[in-house]
Amino acid sequence: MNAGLNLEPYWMPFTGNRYFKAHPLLMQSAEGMYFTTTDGRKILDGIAGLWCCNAGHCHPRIVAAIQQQVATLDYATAFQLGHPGVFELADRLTAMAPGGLDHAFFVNSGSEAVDTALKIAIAYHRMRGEGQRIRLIGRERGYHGVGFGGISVGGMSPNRKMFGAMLPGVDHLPSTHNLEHNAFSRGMPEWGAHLADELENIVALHDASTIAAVIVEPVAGSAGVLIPPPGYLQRLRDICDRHGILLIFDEVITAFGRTGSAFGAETFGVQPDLMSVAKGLTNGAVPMGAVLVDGDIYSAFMTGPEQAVEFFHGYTYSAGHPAAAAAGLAALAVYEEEDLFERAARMAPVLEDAVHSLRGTKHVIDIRNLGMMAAIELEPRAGEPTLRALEAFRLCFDAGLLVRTTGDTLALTPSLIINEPQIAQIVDTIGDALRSID
Ligand code: PXG
Ligand code: PLP
Repeated sequence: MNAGLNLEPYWMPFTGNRYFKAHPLLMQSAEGMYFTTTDGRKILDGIAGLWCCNAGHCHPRIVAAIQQQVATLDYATAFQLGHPGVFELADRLTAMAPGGLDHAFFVNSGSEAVDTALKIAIAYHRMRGEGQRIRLIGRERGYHGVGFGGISVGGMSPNRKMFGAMLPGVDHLPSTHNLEHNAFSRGMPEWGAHLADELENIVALHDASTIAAVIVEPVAGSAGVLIPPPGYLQRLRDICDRHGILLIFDEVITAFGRTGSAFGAETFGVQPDLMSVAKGLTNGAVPMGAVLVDGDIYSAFMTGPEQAVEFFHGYTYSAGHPAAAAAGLAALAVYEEEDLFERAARMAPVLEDAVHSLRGTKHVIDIRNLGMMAAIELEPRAGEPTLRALEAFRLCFDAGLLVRTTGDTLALTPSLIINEPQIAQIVDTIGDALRSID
């Protein structure tokens, strides 16, 4: 229980602090698909922690690898030094990665991965004598973490508006999310590939010679599972190629099986020049992110004197902290041995049928899904946006289910180990909650 626990000093992230502290929800332990709360309730985790525990919670192999690592080598700097685990992880990760993404730069989070990828893009052009390519193009409703780079290219207004001018030279593509054309699509929505052509207009406005990179999530996760129309990502790729612009896929959510294969790039058949990953990289067990980098980009940096630093960037733990590297190696091994990406592809139609069975339920104005991600969008309550979804969230939790809300959308992103009865339980619980709220 929580008696005696002082909740006040902790300033909680992305949380209504006063409401939470009056109505706390505290987790004590977790295993597989379930959390146990401090008051002993078992909660089915419908969101894999926060899109990160793809192999389920407290996987014994990952736990053991971390325990062993911290007792052997707790820390070694990655600046001019190393340890074997991080080299092994880079080797393993780049072997999985699509196409020429054959180098990995490690960081501690998705936000750091994004800021690192943006810095690599700008610096790459400069290394090649195109230092005027400094503009970055993001997308409306995009989420790229909370660093100044990430919020600048990001397109979620509440995450931006408190924080001043941000990076200069940023522009945004339109979002492809459109209920009028695409409501209740199963998998990829038909309408919207032409919106990629807006990139040509942005290029015309600023001139290609000033643009370093375009960054998008293959599926926008945080804004509510916004799925690309067929051909859209390829059109972005083609326009970038035409103008010498780098294409960055932010796969912090979509990597490691979420879309039914190892990476969104693979699912959609489009090759980025840089890719940010995090979350599932360690199954959420230790913070870690990475930027996967095309070999030509890496090579462009490997020019000056051999002993000179090539890229003036790095975090104290970005070396690939030994515990994170151990967790990453174990997580990738588990994904492979348990065939979890294959399993995600196999279960995706089950999740699809289940969530679409909620069509017609009170308040539901859209349902969308791809791989092991789905969203149920609710009609916002007049004058009280987001409150209906928050009420649904609380009711689901009281009924033993954790979902995620963003705006008036409920997001489902279960671990890839989820089974059919658990999927049915999720949908039944959400249906009951929606029917009982105004
Ligand atoms: N890029 C993408 C695409 C993400 O989804 C980040 C970057 C930032 O990662 P870190 O590790 O710095 O948080 C993310 C993170 C939600 C939610 O409610 C999603 C994220 C973070 C917080 C909430 O869906 N994604
Ligand atoms: N601030 C100060 C004063 C520091 O010394 C450092 C790192 O040495 C940082 C910030 C950055 O911390 P990190 O490398 O963990 O991102």
